[in-house]
Amino acid sequence: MGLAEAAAALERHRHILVTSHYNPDGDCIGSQLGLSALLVRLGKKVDVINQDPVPDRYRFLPGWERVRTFDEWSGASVHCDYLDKLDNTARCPGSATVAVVLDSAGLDRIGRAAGAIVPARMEIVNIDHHVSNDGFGQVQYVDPAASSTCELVHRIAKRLSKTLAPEEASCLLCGIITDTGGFRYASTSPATMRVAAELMEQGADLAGIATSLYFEERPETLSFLGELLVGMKRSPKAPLAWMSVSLERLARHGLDMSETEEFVRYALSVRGVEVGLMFKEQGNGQVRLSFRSKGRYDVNRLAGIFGGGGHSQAAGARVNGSLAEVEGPVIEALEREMSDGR
Ligand SMILES: [Mn+2]
Repeated sequence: MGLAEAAAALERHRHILVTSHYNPDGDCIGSQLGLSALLVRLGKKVDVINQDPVPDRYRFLPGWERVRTFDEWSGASVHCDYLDKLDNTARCPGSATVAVVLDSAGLDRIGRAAGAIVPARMEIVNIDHHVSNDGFGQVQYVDPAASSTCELVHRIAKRLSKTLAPEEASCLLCGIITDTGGFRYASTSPATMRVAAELMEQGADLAGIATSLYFEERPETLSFLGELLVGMKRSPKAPLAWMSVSLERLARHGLDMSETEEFVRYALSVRGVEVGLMFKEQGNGQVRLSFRSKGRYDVNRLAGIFGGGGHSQAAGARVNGSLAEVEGPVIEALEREMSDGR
C-alpha cells in the first residue's frame, strides 16, 4: 500500500514539488491544491507544477493560482528540458528534494513537467488510484480501490494527524465528485461516502462546488454540445455510442478542448448503451479516445487495445492519425472486442 511510507516522505522533506498529469482533471487539480495547502501549513515549501494550465472550470477552487505551468516555472523551457540529458540541474529553478506525482499511471503522463524532476534526480512519491499504474517512483502509494487520488490525500492528511482547512476539504471533495461522476460510478464505495461526509464536516462547500461544476456552463458550450449530440452515432453491432470533436469545430465555437471533458457521459447516458466514447482531435497528428462504461465492459481493457488505460469505468488512449482515419478502425476493433461479451 505505502500510506505510511508516503506520509513519512512528506514529513522528511522540507521543499516539495507537487505535480500531476497533462490535460488535468478535477482529481488532479483538487488533489494538488488540497495536498499542497496542507503541506504549506506543515511548514513546507511547495512548488505546484503541471505541464498544462488549470482549466477554466476548476478556477473556482481556492488556491488554483498556486499551480504553475512548467514553462512559467522554468522561465525558459529550452534551458530546462529533460530531453536534453545534459546535467542542467543548476539551471532549473528551485531546490525541491522530492516530487509527489499525483493521479498519474506512469511518469510519462506528466509530460513536460518531468523536466522539473528528472534532471534534478529527485526522490519520487507516486500517489495514484489507476489500476494501470506502472509502479514508478521510490515510494508508491497506489490503491486502485480508491475512488480518486483526492480520497488518498484525505488518508494522508489523517495519517499526518492534520485536520483539513475548509478550503483544502473543498478541493478534495471536488476531485472526488468529478472522478466518481457525481457518485455515479461503481468506484464510489461506502468509504468514499464517509470521506465525503468528513470533508463536509471539515467545511467543504458542497453547494458551491456543485454550482461551479454543474450550473455555470457557458451558453456557447451548450450550443456546441447540442451540435455534438445531433451528430452522435450508435453501433448496430455493439452497445456503443460515440461523438467526435474536431479542432475546427471547437474553434468555430470559440471553445477549448478542456471544456469538452465531461461530454462523453452523454454518449453513455443513452438507454441500452454500455460504452460511451469520445474522439478528440489533438492537433499533433493524434486523436485522443475517452471511454466511459456503465460497468459491464472494462474500458481499461478496451483502451488497452489502443495502448491506453485508466479505470474499469473511465479510461483513455491516444492513436496516431486524423479523425477521419481513426474513427472507422477504432469502432470496428471495439465492435469485434465487445461482441465477445466483455
Ligand atoms: Mn483520478
